Amino acid sequence: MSYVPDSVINFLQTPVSLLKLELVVLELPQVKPFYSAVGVRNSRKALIVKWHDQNGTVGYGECSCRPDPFYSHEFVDGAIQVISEYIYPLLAHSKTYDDVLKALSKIRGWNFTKAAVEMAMNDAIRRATGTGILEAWERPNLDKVPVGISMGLFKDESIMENTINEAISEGYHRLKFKISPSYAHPFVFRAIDECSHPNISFDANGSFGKDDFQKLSQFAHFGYVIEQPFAPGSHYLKEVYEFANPELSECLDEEVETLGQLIEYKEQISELNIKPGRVGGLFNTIEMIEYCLQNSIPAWIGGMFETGIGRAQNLQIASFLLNAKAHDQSPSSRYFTKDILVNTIEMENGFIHASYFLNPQIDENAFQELTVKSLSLES
Ligand code: OSB
Ligand code: MG
Repeated sequence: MSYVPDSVINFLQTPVSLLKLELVVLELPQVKPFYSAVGVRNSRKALIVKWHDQNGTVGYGECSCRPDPFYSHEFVDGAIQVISEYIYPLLAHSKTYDDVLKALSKIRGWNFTKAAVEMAMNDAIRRATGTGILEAWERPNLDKVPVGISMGLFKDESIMENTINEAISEGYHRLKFKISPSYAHPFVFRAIDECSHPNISFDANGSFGKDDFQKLSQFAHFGYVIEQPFAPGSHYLKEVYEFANPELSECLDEEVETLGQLIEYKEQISELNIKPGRVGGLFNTIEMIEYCLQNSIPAWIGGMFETGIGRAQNLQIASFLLNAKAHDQSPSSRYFTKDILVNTIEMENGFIHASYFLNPQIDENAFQELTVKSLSLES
C-alpha cells in the first residue's frame, strides 16, 4: 500500500543518466547573525550537488544540513564524504528514477544528503523534459505561497520589538520565536505579550529537558504551538510534563525523519513542520504530505536557511498545501546579502509568487563568486 498517487508512482519509471556528480560548497554571507538553541550562524555554508546527465543537462540539488551536527547528525563535510564514498558508487547501474531511490535507500539515515542527490537528479529531468516529480504530482496548487518568519533569540528588548514591528509591517503570515530555557527573560515575555499578530508560534529546537518544565510552562502559558520542545528521542517528556501541567500544543520538526515516526506521534501533535531534506527527499516529502492530507494533520514546509535553489523547491512543495497558514520560507533578502538565482526570491505582502519558484535559473556569476570548494565524481 502506498499513500502516493499513481501519477507519481508512474513517474518513477522515468529514465535517468549520469555522467558525473559535482559537489560544490558555497558560502553565502548573511545579512546578520542568527541565534537559536542550536548555535549561532554568521554565514551559510551550502552544499550544492550538480547532476550532469549524459546529454549535457545539469540539475541542481541542495543539501541543507548545517555545517556542524547540532541540528541533526548530518553536517556538510560528512555529507560530502557519504556522497563520494557511498552514494556515488551505488548510482552506477541506475537507469530510472526508481533505481536511484532504491540505491539511496541502502544508506541508513543521512536524509539531507540523499535528498540533495534526488533533488539534483529530478532537477536535471525537469530541465530536460519540462516535467519533474512535482509536476507529475496531480494535486491542485497555489500560485502564491504564504510566508512566516522564524526569528532568532534576541539580545535585548529594543531589537526584539523592532524586528517584530518590521515583520508585521512586511506582512508575514506567522511570527515564530526561537525559545530556550536560558531565554526565559522578563523582556521576552513582555514583548511576546504585547505582540498583536494573530499567528504566533515558538520553536525550542529540542532545548527543554526534564529540569526545565517550569520555564517551559512560562512559554506554554501563552497557548501558542511549541515546535520541538524536547530533544529528538525524548518525546516521552511530553507526557511527563503534562502530568503536572496543561496539555502542550506541539509541532514536531527534528523528531520526524520518517513516515513511521509521524504515524507513531500523530495523535500527540497538533501540527508538523515538514522539511524536504530532513525526511530524505522529494518522494518521501510527497508521501508525508499525502499522509498528512489524508489524515487531516496540519502541515507546513520548514526551512534551513536554504539558498535560492533549495528555497525555490521548498516553495513549490508548499504550494500544494492549500490550507497551511504559513511556511518558514522567507525571501532571500532576509538572510543573504547575495543569493544564486537570476530572479532573487522576493515577498509581496507576505506572499511569494510562483514566478519566483517555478523553473528557477542559476546566476552563474554569483554561483562562481560564492564557491569556496568543489569536487567532481566521475568514473
Ligand atoms: O528549527 O526550523 C528550525 C533553521 C536552521 C535549522 C533549524 C531551523 C531553522 C529555521 C529557519 O527555523 C527557518 C527559515 O529558513 O526561515
Ligand atoms: Mg524547527
